[in-house]
Amino acid sequence: MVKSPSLCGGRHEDGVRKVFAPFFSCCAVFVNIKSKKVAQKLSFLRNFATFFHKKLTMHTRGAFIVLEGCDRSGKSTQSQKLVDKLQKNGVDAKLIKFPDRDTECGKLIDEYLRQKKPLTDEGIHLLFSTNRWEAKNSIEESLMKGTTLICDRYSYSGVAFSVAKGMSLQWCKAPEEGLTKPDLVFLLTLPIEKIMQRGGFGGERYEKKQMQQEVIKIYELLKEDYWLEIDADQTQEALLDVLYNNSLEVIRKVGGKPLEHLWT
Ligand code: Z5A
Ligand code: MG
Repeated sequence: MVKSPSLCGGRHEDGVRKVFAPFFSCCAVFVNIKSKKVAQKLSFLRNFATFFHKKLTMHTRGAFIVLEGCDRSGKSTQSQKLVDKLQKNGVDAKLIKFPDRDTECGKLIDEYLRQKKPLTDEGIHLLFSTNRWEAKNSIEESLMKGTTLICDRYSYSGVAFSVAKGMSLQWCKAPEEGLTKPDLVFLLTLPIEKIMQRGGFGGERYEKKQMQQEVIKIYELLKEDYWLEIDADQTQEALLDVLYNNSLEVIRKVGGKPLEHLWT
């Protein structure tokens, strides 16, 4: 704040004061106005610089995008195509999938699914979950480095398949709590008759009509506002367009948004 210039004591000084006081008052007001303007300009410049500094140094993370759906709905086909298309268009994108059958725990899951190894329902449920916990750090590191992850099945498969076998929803969700929450989940839907007509259905443990119908019902229970349900009964190219456009939108939006976790 600019203070008025001070004049002190005496007659002569009184006269001076009478003459100069209005002048100094005007100066003071003028300086005040000027300095306010200068201060405003300086603060504007400061805000401007801070905004751009933040923009330049702000960490833009990758998006975590999951494909879910029943057996044979085309998740693996589309996940790969989506990653390829994103990469071709300059997006740093990577494919991951669950179960990851290459880890120690994934090898046990693989044997179980190929009906080579018996396990309790609780045991296999926890193995599937552990398989995701094994990947949690690398998922978050990739996202924070700016890599978008396209993930073929995630916790929702874990819950849907176990609950479809008759296990409690609450029990099945518990081990997933704290895992990285996706920014977007595509739920690919396909009528059961179409599922059964698609190549390779029936070879593994869960590939049975009744099981798949139950799984569809559980997915309905799990849906949240960051899910997008998509009719998978269309050509691979048409489906890819829908997935690609929606993925780009989310990738643009995540920016500096912090990572969230299930199921909080
Ligand atoms: N599971 C679990 O219980 N708990 C968990 O936590 C997790 C999984 C993560 C194995 O999973 C099982 O594990 C699975 C759930 C359970 N059991 N079931 N059922 P997986 O992911 O390894 O399963 P998969 O062998 O890859 O099958 P899939 O994922 O269900 O299929 P898909 O990936 O959805 O479909 P696809 O392989 O891309 O395509 C299937 C066929 O359809 C193939 O011949 C394609 O050429 C064809 N196709 C694809 N798109 C189209 C279109 N648009 N039109 C016509 N034909 C198409
Ligand atoms: Mg698959």
